[in-house]
Amino acid sequence: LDFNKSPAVFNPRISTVNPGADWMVVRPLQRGDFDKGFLQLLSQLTSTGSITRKQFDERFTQMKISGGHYVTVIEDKRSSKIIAAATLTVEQKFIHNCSLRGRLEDVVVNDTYRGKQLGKLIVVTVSLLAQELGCYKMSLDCKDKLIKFYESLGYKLEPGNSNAMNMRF
Ligand code: 16G
Repeated sequence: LDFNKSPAVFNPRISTVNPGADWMVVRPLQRGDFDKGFLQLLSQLTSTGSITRKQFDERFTQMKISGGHYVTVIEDKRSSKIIAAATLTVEQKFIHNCSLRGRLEDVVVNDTYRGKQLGKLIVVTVSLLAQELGCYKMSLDCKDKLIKFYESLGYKLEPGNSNAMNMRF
């Protein structure tokens, strides 16, 4: 991935070759991440319920089989803990010449690791991945206080065109 394609400003500069500190790794989710605090991390974003290893394993398999799920994590190799996560889901479309649409989902950074640009790093990573995979756009829902953060990474509000609406069940 070419980090120069993103308007995000990293300080100091990072690239795929030099992705930041040597104590961490950005990679796809693995089955073993059940034991590395992945679900505990997600619970900092919203309710996860009490997911058993079997449930986790089955969902992991289903995501693999169905494709289009790029659950991405950052691991702190010193503690073998997952400290940040973000998911790209890819929808197949007929519009835009049978194009793909990416959605940025479930972005979370462990609250004790704030201020290390990890959120920026993982969001830019999955956003560039969406571009590489041929998505014509990448969309997200977020709280008002995060709008500035996502704007700094190249996301734009589209007034009149992209109101988030939910039907909760
Ligand atoms: C935020 C997340 C979304 C997540 C939702 C969970 C981002 C960019 N957005 O909107 O992906 O699924 O929160 O909240 O990470 P909920 O439990 O209220 O649906």
